[in-house]
Amino acid sequence: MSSKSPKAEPLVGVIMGSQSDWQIMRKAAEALEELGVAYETRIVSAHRTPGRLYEYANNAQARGLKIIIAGAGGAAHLPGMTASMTNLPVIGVPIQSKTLKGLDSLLSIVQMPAGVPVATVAIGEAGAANAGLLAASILALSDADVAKRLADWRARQTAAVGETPKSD
Ligand code: RP5
Repeated sequence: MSSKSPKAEPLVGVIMGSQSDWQIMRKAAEALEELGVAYETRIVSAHRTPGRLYEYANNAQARGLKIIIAGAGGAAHLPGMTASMTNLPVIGVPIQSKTLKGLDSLLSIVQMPAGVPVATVAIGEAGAANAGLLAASILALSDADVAKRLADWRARQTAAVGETPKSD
């Protein structure tokens, strides 16, 4: 488990289908870290470790998690299968695949039939970072400290945008 404070119980579960997804999914973890949101990270493959997926998704809410961020690539079942077994909000991150550049992942995750929602973000690093920010935004609805840190972070981002381009 990773979290900003080792004592804090994780509120966000960051799961991914493979070790190879970590290079992308670390952007979600970094966003949560920056905003002081406690999280955990796990490799949970829908097709290679279905038992682990079943156990993780079914126990997530009882363990105190509030949101799950799930990243997967290719035929990306992980976010949808996770959402099928929990009422927690699930944010799906399409991992950029080598063959189809993540379009396969995006379509696999975003096209959930009505009834089992997955909040799908952009392909790759931007999506993973936004998944972390989105999870913080959801938590900020009921956590004033996270809300303050998020507002400060957004203000710093705005302040960092110059008005005119610098020459090379
Ligand atoms: C998916 O297959 C994973 O989410 C990963 O994006 C993709 C490739 O996995 P590896 O073959 O690199 O383990 O399940």
